[in-house]
Amino acid sequence: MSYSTLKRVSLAIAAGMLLSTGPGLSQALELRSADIHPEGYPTVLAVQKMGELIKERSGGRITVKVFSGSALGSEGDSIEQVKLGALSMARVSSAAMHNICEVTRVPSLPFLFTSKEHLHKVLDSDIGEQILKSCEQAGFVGLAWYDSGARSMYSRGKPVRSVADAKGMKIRVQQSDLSVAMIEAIGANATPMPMGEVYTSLKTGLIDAAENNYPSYESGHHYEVAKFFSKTEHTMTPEILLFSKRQWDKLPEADRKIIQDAARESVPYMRKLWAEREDKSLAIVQQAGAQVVEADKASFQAVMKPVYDRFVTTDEMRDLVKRIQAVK
Ligand code: GTR
Repeated sequence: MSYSTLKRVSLAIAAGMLLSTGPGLSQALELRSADIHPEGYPTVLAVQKMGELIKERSGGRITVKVFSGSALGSEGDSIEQVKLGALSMARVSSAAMHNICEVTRVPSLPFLFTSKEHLHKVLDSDIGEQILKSCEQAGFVGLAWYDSGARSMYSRGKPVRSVADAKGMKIRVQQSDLSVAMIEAIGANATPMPMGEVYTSLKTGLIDAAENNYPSYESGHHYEVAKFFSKTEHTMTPEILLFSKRQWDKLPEADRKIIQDAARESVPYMRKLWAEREDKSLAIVQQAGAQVVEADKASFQAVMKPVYDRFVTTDEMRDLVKRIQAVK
């Protein structure tokens, strides 16, 4: 653990981890949740909404405080804190869990989902449930999936319309071996780094391109420094809401139910906000001069077989992929 993470963890503990005193039924409980996105972003609003439901249903006893805008560090930092039980929850991209619980790689596989409806059907089914559950062994209770749209490439200099355009480019990816492999499959050089470093890296030319959805491209101001957004839509990696297994195990059953139900119920709210935000972000970036171009998706899809071969490694994962492909 880095020194800064250690400092954040001890701060979180010092700030009062009410759970550690052992929750009696009447005891107040504040659940702290981290998000790298700023106030007003759909993921932040959804967890705040969940907090309102929890407060109401617990008669004001349980509250949720969201630390937005990376206040508690990068996604990797907050995942560590959740694992240790210093933090109750973190809303992260499921890509941040790829190297921690490998089954979460499945919904990030390139071109696996054919539409948003397909994605929703899968995440809302026993398949989504199974993947959420898969993180328990690693110390995380998966409470819910949130939307994150499709990820596409955006670049400086020239658009990435096809695999040929991407050749040799330095492209930032999330810190996941699968994300690295997708970029290598198209003949580009992958540079994994936290999202907080992308703007400066694009600006200074440390990287030529990155990939994300419209809302992150917009809220991170990446469109100011990488004005070509090419609709490769190569993956639909969803967001995941994690709860600390350490804290969960200490909670009475009735409180777990309040929390789990509220998380589920925040999902339709989040999806509505997400759809609105995608449109709004697209309008903002276009107005600012970003060029949104169509991409030859087939050229990207054609080179992804090695990624499946390398990352779909267990019978469970093979079965999940088959079941997902069979959902219509
Ligand atoms: C966003 C996601 C973030 C973060 C980011 C990234 O779409 O919402 O949680 O993972 O991508 O690329 O780092």
